[in-house]
Amino acid sequence: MTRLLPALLALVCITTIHAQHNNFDGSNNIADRNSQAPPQCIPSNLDGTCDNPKVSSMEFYRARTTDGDLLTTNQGVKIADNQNSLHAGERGPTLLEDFIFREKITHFDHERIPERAVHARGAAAHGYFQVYQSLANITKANFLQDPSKITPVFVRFSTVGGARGSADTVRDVRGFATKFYTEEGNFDLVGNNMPIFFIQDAIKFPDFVHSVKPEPHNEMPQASSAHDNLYDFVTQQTETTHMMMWLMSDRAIPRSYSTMEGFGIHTFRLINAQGRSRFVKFHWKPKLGVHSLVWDENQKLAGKNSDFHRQQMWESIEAGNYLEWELGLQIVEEGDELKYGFDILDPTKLIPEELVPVQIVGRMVLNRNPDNYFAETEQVAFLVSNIVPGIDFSNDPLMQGRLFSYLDTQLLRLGGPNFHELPINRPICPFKTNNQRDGIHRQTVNVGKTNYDINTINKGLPRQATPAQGGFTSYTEHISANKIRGRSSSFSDHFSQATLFWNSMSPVEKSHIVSAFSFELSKVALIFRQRMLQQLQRVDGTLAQQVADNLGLQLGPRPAAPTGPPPQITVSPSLSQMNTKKDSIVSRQVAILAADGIDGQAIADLKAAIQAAGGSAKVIAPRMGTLRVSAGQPVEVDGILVANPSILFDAVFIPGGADGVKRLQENGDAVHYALEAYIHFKPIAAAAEGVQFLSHIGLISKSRTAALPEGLFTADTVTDEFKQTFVQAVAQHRFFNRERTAKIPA
Ligand code: HDD
Repeated sequence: MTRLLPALLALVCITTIHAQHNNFDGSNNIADRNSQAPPQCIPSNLDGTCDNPKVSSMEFYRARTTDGDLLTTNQGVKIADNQNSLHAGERGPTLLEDFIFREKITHFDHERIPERAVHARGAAAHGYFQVYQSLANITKANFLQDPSKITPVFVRFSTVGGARGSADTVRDVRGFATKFYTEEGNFDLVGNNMPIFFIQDAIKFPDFVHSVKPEPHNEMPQASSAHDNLYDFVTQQTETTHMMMWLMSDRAIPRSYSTMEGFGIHTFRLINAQGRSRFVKFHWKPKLGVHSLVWDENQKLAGKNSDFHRQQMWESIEAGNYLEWELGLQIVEEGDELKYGFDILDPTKLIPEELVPVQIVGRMVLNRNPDNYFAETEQVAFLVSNIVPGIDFSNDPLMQGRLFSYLDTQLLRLGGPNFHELPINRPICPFKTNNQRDGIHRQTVNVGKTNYDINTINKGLPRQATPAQGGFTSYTEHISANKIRGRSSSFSDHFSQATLFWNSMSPVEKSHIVSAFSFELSKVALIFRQRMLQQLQRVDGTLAQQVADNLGLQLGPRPAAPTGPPPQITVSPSLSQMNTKKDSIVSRQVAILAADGIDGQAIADLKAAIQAAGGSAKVIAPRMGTLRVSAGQPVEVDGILVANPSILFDAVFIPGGADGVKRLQENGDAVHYALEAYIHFKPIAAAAEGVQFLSHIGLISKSRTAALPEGLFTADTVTDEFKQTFVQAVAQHRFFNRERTAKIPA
């Protein structure tokens, strides 16, 4: 095996992989992009499987058991019994000499590493990135030059506040961290699913994080922002207002990772081969559009399936429904940095897409689950400071602080300066040709007499790379300034973009924001309710009034409007999720309610239509096993009602079959199922006698003369038209116009 290593490493360092069946023609047209063939992957030289170079490079470290393997200690000694410790006599004490016992227990005792201080709970996947057209005019970054080149990526999604064992579906920002294994080294884009941040200067980060995490005296509440400390903090730090609007919006309760946008947040620089710099903001646009859960669903899911998001990603990848985003860039010419009326270095501000359009430049596909959670997802180390030639930092004071914090964190979390040697963190190009040495858990065996720069004994090797050889040089920014501890006055507007966000929301989204603030503030002390209401008054009077009404409070006089130039735009439609894509049911889950006597033919027909469109359908019944049917083939049950509640699904179908429907009508769990799906605005379809079920539980009128509520579909039989209508409805995601009419308990 060790002999294979050099050959393997040589192979994986060949990182320019040309997609031989790539039919991308350089156009930027969405239809053309969708028809792009997946890049051909290269076979691993160890087991012949087809994989990406990063995944292949990890093969050396993978351990599998094969037939005939015998149990050994970590020193390679075969073990005859690891189920009984060595005792002095049958009923006597355990002996210190029992090295098999001690090794097993000691390893167990040391299994944990410190969880991340923030973003502790995460899930990740491997994949690849591919640029659509060369970006040589704006950056010399090698991985952005050639559309036929694929760059392996590893992406970790996370919640921020919760502990590693908390739930996926909490109200929180989601981390969206991407490691690009480029042939010039690793580039880490450590972003979130929201385009801005809470604070402007990194020095406030410990205060912010302390305030949002569980309170220190009793460690409550877990993974929730609804508590005194956070509202004490944010009501004194008005720069948080914009981000608090996002946190109370539907962006904080995503349907899945694959329906989230991602943002690099900070303004970065792109540098081209001529040394010209432009500012850039990075965006990830999800292929499936931006969709969210509803708050009641989130809270229930946290108990019924705390792994909801990670499970959905895992199962989608296993099913071949790969997760996909397009990379977008907002480019700002150096001379235009002060053009938009706010400071592009202020991370509490976004650049509205209506002012600077997002140019779509490439796509990322996540198509492989990790083999081992700890080795990959837990040990992956993202560093904001990981950039490659062609990309550079800006003076955003939040970013500047992050450049220090991430390396510092990994040193503690992963136990020393050699964490870059962990399999998941290793670049796929040469990366150890330097004179750094030693440290805890060093794996590289550096050969030779010299370990210093600049030596003559070893002919000065390794030599510094010139820019022409790809050596990194920082952008030569002209600086002439006083050293100050303070903030630029261009950072002092804390409200206009919070108002822009509010103005850009649809009525439904606004009502969700009002509900979220009302929910959170109902849980904090009166003083913080009052202070937050004052802050909201500076965002929008109606917002503040509606929250105040829900809290039973009176608003005081409206604080003076901020002075300063009026914003260039007051509404940004691109911020509203209502304007997102609704054209796919890939990875969507449909529950088919069934019981003995149900119409098996209708189930088979609808299931096939859902699967053909990329979704999945499961038969959920009061009991497991095979159901008797009124027509078609007997039906295998996928799960029982109580273990597969409606909150796990995107839509519900009730087939016909008089006996089956009668059984469902008499089953409280089935009735609750449909009512709950209804109040979560999900599409519900019923055919033949299934329609009676809907009238029996009060969702449609018994006479069936009234128009159906939005998102409910009925038919006498499962026709092609019915199937198509239902598939389109699932793609619509939710029917929020039920919102104000829903009086259904569930
Ligand atoms: Fe951070 C982790 C994103 C500000 C300090 N951060 C972390 C992760 C993400 C972000 C996605 C998890 C990475 C992973 O999956 O391993 N953080 C952000 C974004 C920010 C931000 C988008 C603002 C734009 N962070 C920020 C500041 C500081 C930190 C201002 C400190 C000055 N962040 C950390 C950290 C973490 C971290 C403590 C915890 C675990 C880790 O780094 O690896 O260093």
